[in-house]
Amino acid sequence: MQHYKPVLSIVKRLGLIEPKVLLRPFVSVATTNAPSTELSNRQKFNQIAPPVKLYEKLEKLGFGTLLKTKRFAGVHKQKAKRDQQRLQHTERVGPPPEPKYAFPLLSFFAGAKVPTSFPPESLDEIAFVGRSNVGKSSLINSLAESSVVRTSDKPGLTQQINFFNVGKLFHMIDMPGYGFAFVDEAERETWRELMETYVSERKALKRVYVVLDARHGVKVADTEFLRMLNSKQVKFQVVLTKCDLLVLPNLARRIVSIEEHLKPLRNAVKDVVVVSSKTDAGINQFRKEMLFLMGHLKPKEFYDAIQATQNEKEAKRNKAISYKR
Ligand SMILES: Nc1nc2c(ncn2[C@@H]2O[C@H](COP(=O)(O)OP(=O)(O)O)[C@@H](O)[C@H]2O)c(=O)[nH]1
Ligand SMILES: [Mg+2]
Repeated sequence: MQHYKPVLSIVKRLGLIEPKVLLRPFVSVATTNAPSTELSNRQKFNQIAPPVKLYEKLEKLGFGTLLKTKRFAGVHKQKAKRDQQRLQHTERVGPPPEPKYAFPLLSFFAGAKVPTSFPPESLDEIAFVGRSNVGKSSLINSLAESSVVRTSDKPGLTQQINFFNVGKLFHMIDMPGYGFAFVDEAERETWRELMETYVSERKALKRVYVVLDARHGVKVADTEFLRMLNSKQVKFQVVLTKCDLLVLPNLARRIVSIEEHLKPLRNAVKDVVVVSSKTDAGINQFRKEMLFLMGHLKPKEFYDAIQATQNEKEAKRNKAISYKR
């Protein structure tokens, strides 16, 4: 403030402006220019520089491409270098294309509001949990290419644990959303107990997938749930969905920040699954990982044969339609 004293005295003498008014902008400039040690969460997020490998993975899964702007020139340069190295060494012909992995028919077989109504543990299970409205039910439908699971814009619709058969291979479980603010405390406590009992006592449960909305990342309710799973020695993995709603750089940053969050949690699988139920990006890869986890992944030829029969049927149908016309 010392520097502005002479200026202020001149202004005062001339009686031009009320000195207090003049002071205000100087004060704000002085404070905003002061070196700030605290970065906002948004600023911290924007400073994350995701590795080139992650960009490559996301582009391959179908989450868009990185713009050829000055800002990403460094990433593009590194990518070109990696491509060059790959060409020189191994993958001259490139990897064979992935087959389409398919699940057998999905069907609902049990719903439980209390632990006593859990069905018998006849097959291995995979459960989907997450805050209300993150996209759990849509994800199960996309994986199974079905519309059996009810989805909704209204939070809190799934009020029980729903059990689905994936043919005779395994069970997929749709859990009620946690961190739902609109129900009363007593009801929330009942749901919480139901979910905790299920995840900690179910022997057939092979993996809990914690579904997060890519736009929001890890929220307080998620942190609490992740800690609970970790303390109960339940193996869990994060699935990031609605990834179609983020541009590629922000999606990559979101993944890095979630991985950071998972580091201290011993029972977390470090890899984050990245999907969109809307565009189906990442869904085929996720199916493959689930089939592998459940011990049902068949050789490539098996899926190629299914695809070939499907293509044949499709071609016949198209031919029939064109004859009718
Ligand atoms: N854009 C987009 N919207 C999605 C996606 N997945 C779910 N939604 C929408 O999000 C809303 C909630 O989905 P739902 O599956 O019912 O969430 P749940 O409460 O976690 O089971 C619905 O309106 C869905 O259409 C996605 O991958 N992308
Ligand atoms: Mg649901």
